[in-house]
Amino acid sequence: MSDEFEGAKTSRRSFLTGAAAAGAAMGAATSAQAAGDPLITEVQDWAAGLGDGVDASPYGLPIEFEKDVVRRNVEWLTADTISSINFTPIHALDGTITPQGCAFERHHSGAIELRKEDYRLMINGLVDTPLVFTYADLERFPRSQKTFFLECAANTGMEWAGAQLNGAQYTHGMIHNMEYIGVSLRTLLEEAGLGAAGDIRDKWVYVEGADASSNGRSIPLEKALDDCMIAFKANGEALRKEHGYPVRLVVPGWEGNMWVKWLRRIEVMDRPVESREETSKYTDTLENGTSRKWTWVMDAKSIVTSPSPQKPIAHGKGPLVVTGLAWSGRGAITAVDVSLDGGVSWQEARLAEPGKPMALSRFYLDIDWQGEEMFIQSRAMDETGYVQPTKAQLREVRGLNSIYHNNCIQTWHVNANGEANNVEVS
Ligand SMILES: Nc1nc2c(c(=O)[nH]1)N[C@H]1C(S)=C(S)[C@@H](COP(=O)(O)O)O[C@H]1N2
Ligand SMILES: [Mo]
Repeated sequence: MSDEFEGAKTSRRSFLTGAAAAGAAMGAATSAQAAGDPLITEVQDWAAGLGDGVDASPYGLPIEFEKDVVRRNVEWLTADTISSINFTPIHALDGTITPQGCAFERHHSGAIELRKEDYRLMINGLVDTPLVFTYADLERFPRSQKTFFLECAANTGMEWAGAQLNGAQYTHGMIHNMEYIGVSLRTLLEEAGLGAAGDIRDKWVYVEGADASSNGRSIPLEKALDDCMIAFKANGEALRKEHGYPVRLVVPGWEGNMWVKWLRRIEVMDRPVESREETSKYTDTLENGTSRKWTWVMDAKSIVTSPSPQKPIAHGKGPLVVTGLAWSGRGAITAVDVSLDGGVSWQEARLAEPGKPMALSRFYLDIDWQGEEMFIQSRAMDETGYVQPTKAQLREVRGLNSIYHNNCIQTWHVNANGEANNVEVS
């Protein structure tokens, strides 16, 4: 009698258990050890007494076992913590909403503490009636609620010359995605009256924050009137101080630098200011030495968050959930392809839900991994038909002088042990 035949002679009961387990998780479930497992057969400490009372932490932190899911710095990038940046642990999150507690932060002159009572927002310049709003005033305008990603234009900026940082958190973590509550900027501009502005198509707003840097930026009036928001809540609660409490500007799909925090003034103008943040910074120098400017829109981009260098395959061979994030500043994500062989062949991943305009999309690809080496990539497509470029394609157009707006396809090399590393394929 062959071994195979011997195996098939197992009892009907264990056959059914095995089949049920396989059906539930495509063979990923453990089925055999159940009989002797003390976690099943013995009463555990947590079931033998009382747990914590309901008021142990009036405002909660994540459970201690998740204490690694935190923002991190790159030491050589963050010389000091005042004019600084940190990174969202995207490798350890799932879904699309970024909890404020671990969303990346970028400040030019530190995060300021501004009480609602001390908050003022001025609208001046080419308006019929210059106005100043208090926080309480803002709360009386009709509200809207929308989810958007904010990506710093410098996200992935260290990867232009070659594979640098070993982790999705570091290469792609200057991004967060929150559900904002606020008042549309159009509502406030119309309250001030735009008769004085005349033709809106060649007008601008200059927006600045209450912090010492002010982070002033010029935004075309058409964009300001289209979908910008004056936000005071994110993910249901007040903005954290670091994200601009009590009020920040939301500029959907456009580079994070324009999302002014601690927003204090909006001036309607007949020209852009050409401030520091839109000339010496946040412009892209090309091979011939000239620079692109007004590169506001964040092009479609995606990243596999697991497996990735900080999130190796830990469970061995068999069913593997490949997952990641995709987004586009031009609209909704319509499809994400995943390659396991460095871009030679592609298969379409599953979007967790239909893409929302200018918000993160979560994608999944369920594969059967048998320990083979992989060069994992993802490639996003948006509703305009734009397809995320390879590193080579992007370098062809933009050269190697850029820092900002690197939206190229990323590669993780996964070895037989399930470890992943940041690599480049040509
Ligand atoms: N007032 C003010 N607004 C600001 C900044 C700043 O330093 N001051 N930094 C900008 C930059 S460069 C980015 S990427 C985003 C970061 O927003 P976050 O800190 O909420 O992640 O805020 C922008 N708005
Ligand atoms: Mo930024």
